[in-house]
Amino acid sequence: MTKISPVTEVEPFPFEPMPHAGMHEGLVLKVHSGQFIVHADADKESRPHSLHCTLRGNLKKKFTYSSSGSQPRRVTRAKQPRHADVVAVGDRVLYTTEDEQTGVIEEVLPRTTRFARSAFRGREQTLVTNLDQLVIVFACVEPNPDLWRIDRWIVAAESNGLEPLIIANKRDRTDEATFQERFEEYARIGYRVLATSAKQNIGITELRAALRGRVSAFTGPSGVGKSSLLNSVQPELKLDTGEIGLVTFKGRHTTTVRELIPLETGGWVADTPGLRNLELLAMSREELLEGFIEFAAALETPCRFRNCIHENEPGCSLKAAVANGQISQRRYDSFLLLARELESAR
Ligand SMILES: Nc1nc2c(ncn2[C@@H]2O[C@H](COP(=O)(O)OP(=O)(O)OP(=O)(O)O)[C@@H](O)[C@H]2O)c(=O)[nH]1
Ligand SMILES: [Mg+2]
Ligand SMILES: [Zn+2]
Repeated sequence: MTKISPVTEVEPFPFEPMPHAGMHEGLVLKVHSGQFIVHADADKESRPHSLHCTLRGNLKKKFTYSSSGSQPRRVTRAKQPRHADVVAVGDRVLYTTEDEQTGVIEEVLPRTTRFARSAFRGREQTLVTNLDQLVIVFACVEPNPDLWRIDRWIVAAESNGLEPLIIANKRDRTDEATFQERFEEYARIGYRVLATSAKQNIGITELRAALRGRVSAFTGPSGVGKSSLLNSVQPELKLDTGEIGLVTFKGRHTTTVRELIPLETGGWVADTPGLRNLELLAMSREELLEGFIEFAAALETPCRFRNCIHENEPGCSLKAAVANGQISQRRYDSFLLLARELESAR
């Protein structure tokens, strides 16, 4: 008796994107109004080079594939994604070529990490994907660092599984005491804080070493010197940098596109436009706690109430750690502020 295979609820989809002989793998370096610059991996026939690509129309929807091993992969579901960027800088893609300089992206390979922000009304914007580390750049002065904003960027890194590296740039404009006062809190927690000056070449060798062989993105407010630092790391980049208004210390957003740049020492780095504020993606209070890494030790002792939200409950381990100085009051306040902001945005 022949066994009849069970009827699946799967709607057959008119097309089945599958890797075939004509497909190549590459890395998306730049996204600009529907056009993509893709870096072609070197293979037997070609040396590494870049192509201008468009996106296969059907990729604008998000597909779910059947996981059956014996069957060819088949689309089981297609839906409009919540964020418009199906392809982002850092994505590994499969593409077909039209000629030596142009191609079509046929498939986006699964992302290992995604650094994104919720721009407004829950609409997410993917900034860079597949990163190993997030280089969080602030300036010692001009503009003065806002610790509450540094905390946000750290949460964004931690919640995406990215290792943060904190840069205190424009070290030439401040003395040791001011630098320490502004950044030592992060070193105490256990983060690597690197003092740099793009102007006077301070910390550039260390920065170059930290970027070697890894995929990193430079992020932070405008005018802090992200592009200037990258120019110091690799002078022939000649990225545009902007003079900042002396009165306001507000940057003019000199960098406008996100772009992955190959490093001579191996690895890739993305320069990104400054963000006035980084809007965090929706997350629960529990998830937010993981973005404050020094809280974990205090929470090893459970709070008296299992559902403690660490605000006003008696017997709260987190508050006890604040009271005895193990956790800084400022970091605790910062956590509460972010928790309330995330909860009111729901
Ligand atoms: N004194 C001093 N000035 C610096 C340093 N690094 C950058 N600058 C200046 O700060 C200004 C802003 O630098 P950019 O590199 O354009 O800053 P950015 O972070 O890339 O800014 P956006 O692209 O707008 O996000 C420029 O006038 C730089 O010359 C530094 O280490 N010391
Ligand atoms: Mg810039
Ligand atoms: Zn508690």
